[in-house]
Amino acid sequence: MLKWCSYCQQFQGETPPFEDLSVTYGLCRRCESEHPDIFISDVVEHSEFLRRVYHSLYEAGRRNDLPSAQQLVKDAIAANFKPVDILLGILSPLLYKIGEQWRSGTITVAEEHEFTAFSERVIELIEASMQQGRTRRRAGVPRYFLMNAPGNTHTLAIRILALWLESRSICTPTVVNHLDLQELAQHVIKAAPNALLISMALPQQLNGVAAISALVGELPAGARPKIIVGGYAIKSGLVRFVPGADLVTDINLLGTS
Ligand code: B12
Ligand SMILES: [Zn+2]
Repeated sequence: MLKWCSYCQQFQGETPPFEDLSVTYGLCRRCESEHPDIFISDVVEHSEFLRRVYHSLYEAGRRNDLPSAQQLVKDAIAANFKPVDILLGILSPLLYKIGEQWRSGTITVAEEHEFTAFSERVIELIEASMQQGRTRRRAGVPRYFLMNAPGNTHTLAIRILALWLESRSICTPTVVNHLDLQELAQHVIKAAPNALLISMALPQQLNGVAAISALVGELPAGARPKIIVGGYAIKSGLVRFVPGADLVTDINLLGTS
C-alpha cells in the first residue's frame, strides 16, 4: 500500500502488502506530534485535498484532459507535494486501478491505452517541474544502469524510477536498451556501473532476466555490477527468485546499501 501523510502531503513510501497499490492516509510522525487531534478541521481539509487530487487526476485521465492535469500538478506542488511523489503516490495507484479495470473488463483496451498515453504526458509535466528545481549532480554518487527486462514494453515504470532516483539524489541512472547481450556486456565493462537495475513486469520475462544475470556473473570480478530486479512481477510475488540477483519490492531500499 502507498502511505501518504494527509497533513503535510509528504509521500511516506510503500508498506506491505506491496502488490496492493491502494492509497492509505494517515499522519507522519512529525505531524502526529504536532497535531494530536486528527479530527480538527484543517487536518481533515488537507486530507480531502489529497483525495481530491487523486480523483480529479483519474477523471482528467479518463477524459484525456491535459490542461486539467497541468492545473492539478500546479495546485499539488503549491500545496507542498513533491513533484515525484505525484508520480509514485498518485499516478502509480491510478495505473494500478486502470490495470484492474482492464483485467475485469470494466474498461476497454483502447481506454487503457489512452490512460497510458495520458500518463506519459503527466510524467513529462513532472519532469519539467523537476528540471526547474534541479541542482547540480552530486559527485561520487553511485552509477546505476537501468533497463527493462527483454521483451518488457512497460516503459512508464523505468521513467518514474529514474526520476525518483534523481529526486532522492541517489543517482541519475543511465537508461540502457541492449537487445544484444554481448553489446550489453561490452557497455557494462566500459562504463563499470555499480548496479544494473532491471524492471520486470511479467513472470514470462524471467528467462531474459536470468540470461542477463548469468552474463554479468561471468564478467571479470572488478567489472561485475550488482543485479537488482524489481517491477510488477517482483512486487506481486509472481517471481520470488532470480539466480545471481537481488529482488527489491520497495524502492526505498535502493541507495541504502
Ligand atoms: C500501462 C500498462 C501496460 C501498457 C504499458 C505502456 C507503457 N508505455 O508503459 C501496455 C498496454 C503496453 C501493456 C502491455 C501488456 N500488459 Co500491462 N499493464 C499496464 C498497467 C496498467 C500499468 C503499468 C505501470 O506503468 N504501472 C506504474 C508503475 C510505476 O508501476 P510498476 O510497474 O509496478 O513499477 C513500480 C515498482 O514495481 C518499481 N519498479 C519497477 N521496475 C523496477 C525495477 C527495479 C530494479 C526496482 C528496484 C523497482 C522497480 O518502481 C515503480 C514505482 O514504484 C499494469 C497494471 C499494474 N498493476 O501495474 C498492467 C499489467 C502490468 N499488464 C499486464 C499484462 C497482462 C500486459 C500484457 C501481457 C497484455 C496483453 N495481453 O498484451 C502486455 C505485455 C507487454 C509486455 N510484453 O511487456 C498485467 C500483468 C499481470 C500478470 N499476472 O503478469 C497487469 C498487472 C494488468 C493486470 N491487472 O492484469 N501494459
Ligand atoms: Zn506529515
